[in-house]
This record gives sequence, C-alpha cells and structure tokens, in this order.
Amino acid sequence: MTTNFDYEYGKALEQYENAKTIDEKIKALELMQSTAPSHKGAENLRSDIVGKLAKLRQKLEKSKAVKGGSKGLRFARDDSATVVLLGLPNSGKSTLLSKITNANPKISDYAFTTKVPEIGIMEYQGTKIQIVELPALVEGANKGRARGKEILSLARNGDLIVLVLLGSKEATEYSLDVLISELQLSNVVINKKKPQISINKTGSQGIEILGERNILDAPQKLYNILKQRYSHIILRIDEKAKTDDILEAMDSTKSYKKVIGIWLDGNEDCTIKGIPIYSMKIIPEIKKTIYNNLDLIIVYTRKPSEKDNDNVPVALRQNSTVKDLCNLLHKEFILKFKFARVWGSAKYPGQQVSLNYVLSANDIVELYVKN
Ligand SMILES: Nc1nc2c(ncn2[C@@H]2O[C@H](COP(=O)(O)OP(=O)(O)O)[C@@H](O)[C@H]2O)c(=O)[nH]1
Ligand SMILES: [Mg+2]
Repeated sequence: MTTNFDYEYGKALEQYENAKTIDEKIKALELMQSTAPSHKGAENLRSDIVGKLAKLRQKLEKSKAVKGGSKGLRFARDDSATVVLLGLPNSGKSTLLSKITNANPKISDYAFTTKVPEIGIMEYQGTKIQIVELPALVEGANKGRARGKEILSLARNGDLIVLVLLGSKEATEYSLDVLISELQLSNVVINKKKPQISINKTGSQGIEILGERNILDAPQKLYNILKQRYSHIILRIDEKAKTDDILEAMDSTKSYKKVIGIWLDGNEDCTIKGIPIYSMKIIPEIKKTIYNNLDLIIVYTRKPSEKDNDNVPVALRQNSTVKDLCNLLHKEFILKFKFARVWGSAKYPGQQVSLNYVLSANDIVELYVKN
C-alpha cells in the first residue's frame, strides 16, 4: 500500500469524471479499482466500481458486436429489444422472418441465400420488437467457418436467441447439437441465471470470500481454485450458488443468454438438451411465444398536453430507466429533457423523476422536454 493512496484514488476519480468515451471511462475505473481503499469500510465503494465496470464492458462488447467484423456483417442495433434468428442453412429462418415481421427476405432452396443480417419489425400488442435473421451457421462457426465468428458475435448481442428448426425429429436433434455446441464454444451460457457476485482485485488480504454461506457445495474447492488463479481477490457472493456456477459467473468472457427453439415442422412442444422447443405454425402464437420469452415490461407514455388520449405502450427491458425510454422514443428527448412524471411505481402519483429513474411494468410516464 502506498502512502499517497487517497491522492492516487482522487486523481483516478477525477479522470473518470472527465472521461468522455467508454474506453476512457473503463480505463479510469480500472485505475480507481487499483487505488481504492482496501479496508472493510470501503466495501460499498469497491463493489460500486465493480458494477460500473461490468456495465461499461458489456456496453463496449455490444458496440463492438454491432460493428461485427471487418467486412461489415452488421445490423443497426436500436434500443428496442432484439431477437436473433439462428439456424443452419435452409432451416426456415427467412420464412419465419417474413411471417412474423414486415420484412421481405429472399426465400430459396439454396443454402446461404441470406448473406447479411435481415431485419424486420414484429408488432405485438402495439409494441415493436426488432427481429434479425442472421446468416446461416455451420459446424465450426466458432473457429471462423463461413463468417461464423461474426455471426456468433451478433447472436451474443441479442436479447433472445431463437433457434429455427425444421424437418424430422432426428434432423432437429442434429441441428440443435450443432447450434448449442457452437454457442457454448463461443462463450454463451444458455438459459442459466447468472449468480449475483462481485469481484474486487484490489487490496492485499489474499483470498477473501464474503457471503461464504451462499456456496452450495464445498467452499474449500472454491478457495483452492481462487488461490491458483489470484494472489489477492475479494469475492462477494450475494445469492446461493454452486462453485462451478460461481466460477462461470467470474469469467467476464461469458454471455448469459436466453435461448428457445421454434420447430416449424414439429407437432409437440418439448425440451431438448435444456432448450424449450415450441412446435408451431400459427403465426400469432409464434409472436406471443417470442414476446413472452423476452421478459419485457410494458410502460405507457403520453404527452403531458394530451392526458385524455390513449397512452402509447412501449416494451422495455427489465430495469430500464427513463433515459432508456427516451432513447427508444426519440434521441432528442435526452438532450431536451427537463423531467418526467410517473404514475405506478413512483412513491406518489405523478411524482417528478429524473433520467436515471428505474421504471416498472405498467408505469405511466409523461416526458417534459424543453421546446
Ligand atoms: N419442411 C419445411 N420446409 C420449409 C418450411 N418453411 C420453409 N421451408 C422451406 O425451406 C427452404 C429454406 O427456407 P428459408 O426460409 O429460405 O431458410 P433459411 O435459409 O434458413 O433462411 C425453402 O425451400 C422453404 O420453402 C417449413 O415449415 N417446413
Ligand atoms: Mg435465409
């Protein structure tokens, strides 16, 4: 520990406050992390830094994923929820996209007809969901076959991955094997909830685990593994979890994703290899299934001057803020934002809130902006 610790930390904090780009912010936070006080009293401060870093790194990964590869496999990610359709060549992806969205992709018997992501908008109960058909995935994609790395990176960027399947049960099982293993090899953790943990690599206390009682199997195993990998670390475990799941959650290269299958020729719903498979041909049902699996919340917006008009439903990801809502409606709203009023989750009806207010399902929101 250096004597001018606080000074170093103060400088890092200043750097963070002046940072403009995500990269700069991450750099400054990393500096804050390595200079933050290590005593117990600063635990909240340290976990706050860890949380901010995790969010920014995710943001960075997303912006990179959008850009895709060097030759431009990309789709413009807007802020609405995004579903990606993933499947082997000729698995009915374009057919499905054309049925559930306004898009008109080319459908053919030839493999690799869809070479760039095709985007459509699915309307469901007044809300809009972006659906992206990714180019076909093949075995070996994670090693880069048929632009597989770019395709998988785009898949990791979706809120929900839909595996498109057709044909016999055997054909479907084979396709699932390939798709699941390609996703796993590209660090997607499928249909698991990430255990709540936070990591702090500063301090010099060796290995410390907070919330040890939350480890469901032998804690000694976790201590031993951590000892091999770190000289000093504070791991905080905030919910019950097994050692292997904790280690997986510590791996920042992993993306936790919800994955479902839609089997166009199937005649019954089933679960294969941990993936819920929906057999369906009826379009409204497909839309409903996709929508429900997104776990979105609906909030209703209205113009302050038009209180009597119908409120407009907007679908948002869980834990979205007023800022996320503004982003989705009109980017200008953020620049011109004065305040919002919220009915529903707010402490009292019509409470005035700021951009970082976290919205709940069925909230009614009025946005007040400068003219
Ligand atoms: N067996 C079967 N074939 C289908 C179905 N939907 C589309 N196809 C055929 O599958 C082929 C590939 O379709 P397409 O949607 O272009 O697949 P993509 O390459 O995954 O986008 C075409 O010949 C379609 O006519 C379906 O529900 N069942
Ligand atoms: Mg296609």
